[in-house]
Amino acid sequence: MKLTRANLEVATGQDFSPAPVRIVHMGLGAFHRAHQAWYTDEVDVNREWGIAAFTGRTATEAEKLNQQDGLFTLITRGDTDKFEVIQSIVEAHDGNDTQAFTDLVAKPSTAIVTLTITEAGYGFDKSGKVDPANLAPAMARLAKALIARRTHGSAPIAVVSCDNIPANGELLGRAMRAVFIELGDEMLAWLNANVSFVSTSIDRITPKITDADLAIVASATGFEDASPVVTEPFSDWVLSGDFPAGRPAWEKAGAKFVENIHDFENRKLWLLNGSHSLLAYAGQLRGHQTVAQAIADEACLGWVQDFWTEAVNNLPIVGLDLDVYRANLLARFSNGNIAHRLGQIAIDGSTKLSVRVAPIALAELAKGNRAQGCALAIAAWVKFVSNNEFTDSRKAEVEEASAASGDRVQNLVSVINEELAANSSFMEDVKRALQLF
Ligand code: CS2
Repeated sequence: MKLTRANLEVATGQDFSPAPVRIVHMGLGAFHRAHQAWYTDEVDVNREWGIAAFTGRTATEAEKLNQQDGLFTLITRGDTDKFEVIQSIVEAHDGNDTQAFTDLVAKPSTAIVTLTITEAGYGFDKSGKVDPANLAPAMARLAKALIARRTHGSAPIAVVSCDNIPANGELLGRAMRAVFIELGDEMLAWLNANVSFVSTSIDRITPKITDADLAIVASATGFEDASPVVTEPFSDWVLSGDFPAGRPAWEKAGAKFVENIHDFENRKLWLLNGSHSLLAYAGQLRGHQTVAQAIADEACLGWVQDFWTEAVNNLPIVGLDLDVYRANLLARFSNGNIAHRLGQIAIDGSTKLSVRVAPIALAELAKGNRAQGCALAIAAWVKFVSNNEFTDSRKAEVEEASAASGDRVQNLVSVINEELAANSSFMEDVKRALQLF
């Protein structure tokens, strides 16, 4: 039987009618579905918070989901598989349908816009700013939609960035202000008074699904699902900021609302994402394909531990349970039932390393320490992009740096961070680490 609301009603005798749209999402990928859609589904018992989700580049995912009335199966993969049907997404749209996006964001009933558009999707330059005259597509769409919301006189709204960037809400707010400032004082004043930019730290490992997963869902649930999502049992969501038009009670599913998100962000971004990127390049250079394979390799494990020691040196000792966090990460990375491909994590390395690894190295160097763990992570990326096919939204910049005259390794490191590239002892450590691969 196909997975649809009508078929589920017949099979279960329960009501599966969709909630009204109150959340609009940009970036309908697996992570959004395993994370924000799952949190919303968990807590929205009265069905008040439907999500209208827009895809990133292609319409395929929207087409698949719409054929299932937005429903999909979430496979939570620990020692065994757990299956649940998530019903919080009630409409899926092609991301290129800017009219539909604008109309939905402008509607008075819409209370929240969430984003998972990847680090590179914001088009931030090295200082975390955007060029208002040359906005990344998602930023241009959001600005246009917020302008329409003002024209419609709709009430204040929350915009929630859910990407792995430090101070993501603050940076997004700064980007939108840079656009609105060009439109005049009144527009800027409207933005400041009516749009709350919420910062978040998000966490749930969500690998790509395989054809085998489609068959597993069909045989376990009896429903044919063209687009299930696989995820790990762990999940975390820390948020900081106001929701002027209300929100689902996400805290009931474990989300934490905090005043100061900075340390939580760094803990997640540095320890999890930083070591993920290290494993993505070093692991692939050593012939591994998944995180679980790479972390089982003593050499990779040692490099991750060295890198974590440098990260932890720059996190507060109190309040973050860093030893427990590290132990949990090792267990999560070692989950052999989750095939988290290193190739998936390796995408967009130039942007990712600049926020996951460079800040730790700079903090260590500022303390007068060496940052050999970070140097190794960056060296692994240098080696990888030098000898392998790679996918990066800044690929042209990476290739230009590699072909430019002068010190090739230093040129490549400067794509990630110019200050690190100019530090001779750091560059020595990068070059030494290159010999390891
Ligand atoms: C990964 C993240 O692909 C990547 O860059 O590091 O997607 C990571 O799996 C998530 O942030 C986990 O919460």
